[in-house]
Amino acid sequence: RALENELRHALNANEGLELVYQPIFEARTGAMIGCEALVRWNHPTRGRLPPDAFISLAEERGLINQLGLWVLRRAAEYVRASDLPWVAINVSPVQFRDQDFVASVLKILDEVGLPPRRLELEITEGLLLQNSEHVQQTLRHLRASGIRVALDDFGTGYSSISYLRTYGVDKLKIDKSFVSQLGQDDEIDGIVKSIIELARAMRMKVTAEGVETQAQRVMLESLGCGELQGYLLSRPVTPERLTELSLPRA
Ligand code: G
Ligand code: G
Ligand code: MN
Ligand code: NA
Repeated sequence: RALENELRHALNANEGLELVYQPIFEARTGAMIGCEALVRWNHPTRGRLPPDAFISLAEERGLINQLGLWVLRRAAEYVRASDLPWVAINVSPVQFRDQDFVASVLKILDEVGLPPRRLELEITEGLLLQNSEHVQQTLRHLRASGIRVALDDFGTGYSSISYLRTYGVDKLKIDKSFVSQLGQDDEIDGIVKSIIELARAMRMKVTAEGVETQAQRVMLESLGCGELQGYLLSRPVTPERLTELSLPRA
């Protein structure tokens, strides 16, 4: 209850919430091509809280729409003023199902002046399982507007190829639990290879998340994975730091 009120206050007063950004790289060139925004909460007494400590609370107490739209506005403002091509944000399934979701997103992009092609929304497989006409419509509407949709943590949920065909997404993000075992287990290697081939066959982009070692990187590159993200390349950083990192090398 206390935490709920504190979160409400943080949102209303625009106080204590902040975003860090983790860069995403094109495997072929090593260029930084985008970034993922990750929310943090500097709680007045408990210190810096990770999203796992307050996202589900926000979902349960009806605060997730406000929180999600705050994240979108802040990330859109940041990337508009930066040289980075695009920013990805994580969208809670609760927020995604809101009737006003698409309209709210488009309104914020318009107010901020960020072209829709510079925004990517990360959703999770769970959303696709409900065979919902509304979710399908929302996806179609977003993508017709030029916003890209990525399936986060891919491989950990239950989405089937038929769901992928029905719903249509632009990108698969291979879950870090697979990436972390690459090169240690033939079965995992085969699964990752298959995901990359599936993405190619269905004309989707593919990102490997949680890349922590040079061996994983080399292997992903040889498998033809298009994009890489992970501690090996960069941890999530403050917006100031990301701006420095994204400046063209002299
Ligand atoms: O950044 P970190 O590893 O702590 O993220 C933990 C989890 O919180 C991840 O599943 C991530 O997708 C989620 N997360 C991070 N930022 C946001 C956000 O702005 N909104 C939502 N809904 N989830 C987020
Ligand atoms: O669920 P989602 O993929 O949005 O989660 C993103 C989270 O993964 C972020 O909180 C980020 O801190 C974390 N993360 C990013 N790169 C790595 C990595 O290389 N290794 C590990 N273990 N976690 C990572
Ligand atoms: Mn994510
Ligand atoms: Na993920």
